[in-house]
Amino acid sequence: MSLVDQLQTLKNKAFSDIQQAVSTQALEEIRVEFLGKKGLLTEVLKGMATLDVAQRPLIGQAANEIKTEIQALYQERVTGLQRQERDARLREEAVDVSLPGHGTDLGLRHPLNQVLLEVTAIFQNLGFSVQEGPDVESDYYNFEALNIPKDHPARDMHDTFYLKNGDVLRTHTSPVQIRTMTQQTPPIRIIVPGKVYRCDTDVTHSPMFHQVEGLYVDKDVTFSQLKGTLSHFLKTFFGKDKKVRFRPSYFPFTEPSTEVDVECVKCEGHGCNVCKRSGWLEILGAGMVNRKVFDSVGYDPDQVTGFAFGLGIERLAMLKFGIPDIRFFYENDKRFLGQFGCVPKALTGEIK
Ligand code: FA5
Repeated sequence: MSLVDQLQTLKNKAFSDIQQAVSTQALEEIRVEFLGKKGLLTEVLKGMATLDVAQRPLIGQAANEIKTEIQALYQERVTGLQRQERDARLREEAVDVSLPGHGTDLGLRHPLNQVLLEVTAIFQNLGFSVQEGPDVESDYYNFEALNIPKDHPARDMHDTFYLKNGDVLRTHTSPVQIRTMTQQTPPIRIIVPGKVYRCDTDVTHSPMFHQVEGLYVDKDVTFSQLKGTLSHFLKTFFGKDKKVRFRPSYFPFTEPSTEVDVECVKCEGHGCNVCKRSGWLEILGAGMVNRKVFDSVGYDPDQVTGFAFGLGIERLAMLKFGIPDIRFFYENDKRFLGQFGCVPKALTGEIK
């Protein structure tokens, strides 16, 4: 077969293949097969070496024309197939906007953290600043310096977790009073939020719970300032309607001492299993700093006075949200936690 015929056959074959190609990928393979560096056209043109010199330009020109025609057809088909492929992809990926969406769960603050933030904000607005202390505490800071020597009956009230080296998991946040007073001089006005530990568990007691300690030491601090501060806090936190009572009590590190109770969440004062039939839930202990505590931190008890208090955060949260069992806080059941979606007042700027 002459070279001209070979070129014609090649062109016909290329045209028919290009027209039948069903994808851009198949089309690309055809282009390489016919027009690529080692393709069929190059192969045919190798035969030019055997031709007369006069014939060569004619064949060369014919080959170029065929090449241009194949390229033009290729280009036309590529454009068409690309459009078809894009349309098919769009059809496949189409989104039915009328279908119901998958909701995203929003993270919420744990109710205990909401209460902790709110309590902290109320006291910060009264000029108290936040201090922290360690969870593992020495016997000295947790007991001795707070006027609870070894064999003092008050140690039994604390159901302490002891470590092998004699240290304890702090049973209250009061040791931070000592740590702060030994490092600073009056006036001191601090609150101490943190975890505390006691070997105790039932509907209102947990082996790990949270307290917020408060301490105000200066010249001439009085018991009526203590009452005024705590009453302001309780009214801001619970609103004016919740019944609250101050009851005389005893703590080795305060003298005189008081405990504050709030009307029970569950029975509203009638008596039930949550309040042990008393109608009240105890939420905090407080009192005037004992002179012996000032002695142990090196302050002169004739020069300064002060008040201190310790709040139970879980009890506050139970009262605020009407939760009858303290253990709900630690089970991390999303059905329980999901009910506390409110933004703490401390974050909305509502607490002034
Ligand atoms: C104290 O822990 C004292 N340190 C408080 C104090 C500080 C008094 C400063 C005077 C001056 P009490 O053991 O009563 O006191 O605990 C304080 C509060 O913690 C209680 O009113 C109660 O709200 C909470 N609380 C006590 N034990 C538990 C417990 N096991 N689970 C949950 N809350 C508890």
